[in-house]
Amino acid sequence: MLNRLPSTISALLDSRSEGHSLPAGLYVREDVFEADIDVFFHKHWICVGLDCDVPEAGDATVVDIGKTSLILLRDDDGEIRVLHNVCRHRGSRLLNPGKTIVSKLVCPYHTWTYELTGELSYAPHMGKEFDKDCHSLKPVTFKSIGGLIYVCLSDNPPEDIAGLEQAMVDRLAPYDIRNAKIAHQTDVIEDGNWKLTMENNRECYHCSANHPELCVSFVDLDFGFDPETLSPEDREQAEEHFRMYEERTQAWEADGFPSAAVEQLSDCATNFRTQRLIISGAGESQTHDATAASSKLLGQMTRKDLGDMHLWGHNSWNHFMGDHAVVATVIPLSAGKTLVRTKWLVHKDAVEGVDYDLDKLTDVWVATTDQDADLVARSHAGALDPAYQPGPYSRFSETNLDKFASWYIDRMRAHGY
Ligand code: 3BY
Ligand code: FES
Ligand code: FE
Repeated sequence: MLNRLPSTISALLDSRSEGHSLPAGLYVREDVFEADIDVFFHKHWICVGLDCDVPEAGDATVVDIGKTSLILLRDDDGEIRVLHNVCRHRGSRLLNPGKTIVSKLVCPYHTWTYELTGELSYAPHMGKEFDKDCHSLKPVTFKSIGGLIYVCLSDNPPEDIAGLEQAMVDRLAPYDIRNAKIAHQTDVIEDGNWKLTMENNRECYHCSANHPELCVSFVDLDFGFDPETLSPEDREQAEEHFRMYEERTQAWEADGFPSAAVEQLSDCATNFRTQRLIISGAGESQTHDATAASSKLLGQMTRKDLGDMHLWGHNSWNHFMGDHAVVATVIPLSAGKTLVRTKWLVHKDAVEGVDYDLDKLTDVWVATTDQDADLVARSHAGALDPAYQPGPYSRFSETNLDKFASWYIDRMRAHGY
């Protein structure tokens, strides 16, 4: 009888053929999941939340990533802090998952008490010689980029986060995401691997068959055609599409709104792409009729016709529109379970029922997120089937998936796998 040992992770990485989806084991194996958490969620910058998750001093929220638990809070001086949710006495968790309001961080176990800066201020029974200063909560390296909070759990955070920062600071300024209000939030647990979640998000090949609501406003950038086999009419339509993009991009840029594509997708640690995308139809927002859902525009926005400032990273996607923004973060829970946390942002003073209708604001992306969860579950089930074989990506509509899969392999290699 043949006694087959499972391949090593390195052999799985070797067996990937370019232009194809990943070998099944890279999606479904728990040892690969552990490696992914270590490499992509502990050693790279990941998006975990927003400044406006904690709008007031004392607001705190807990974000769990693998075995790591983080406290994101606003201290008494109004500064954002990200701290490890591990007591410096005997390690107890301080806060439970979810949002809360705190004046100090009091450990439930033996009541060691920390200021919102992380400093230990009270530790009974520890004697005169005990040095409280050496037992502050451990801080986490983070950056707020235009109000999006990126953390890196490694001691050597990749420096090329600078590319993302440089691209986004000006782009995000007018939306003032830092001071936005979270009007709605959903947590959807997808029955699939996080890489299938990200791949699904990087193409719109599946949109026409699956996202009737999103398709009202979404104009795909990848036209999805083979220029060699196009009929003259289709060629004309495709050329018209690219001309329209170019003209709109130039017009927006001339008005002072950075719009052209900026990306770091290969030969980099920090993986991102941003571009101002056209919204079709009424052109204002990703709603059921493409008109704005909120009459109070975000931040200092005075125009509804600035399209959709799109940004993705390796665990997030974002759409910033004149009236609202949709911000999603992705956190793997196991090889076959992934949390997709989506937030809908509006101007901080926008009032539900007065300035915006919550259903209109959320309908499209609630539906799209559910539809995507179903697609991801189908892909994952297929990857678990012994009949699965990596399939070819479209050269026209799925180039970004091929880049993502190649980046994934490169980064695993860079970290010794
Ligand atoms: O826009 C997104 O986030 C991707 C691309 C279009 C569909 N999908 C959900
Ligand atoms: Fe926190 Fe003891 S573990 S006070
Ligand atoms: Fe989708």
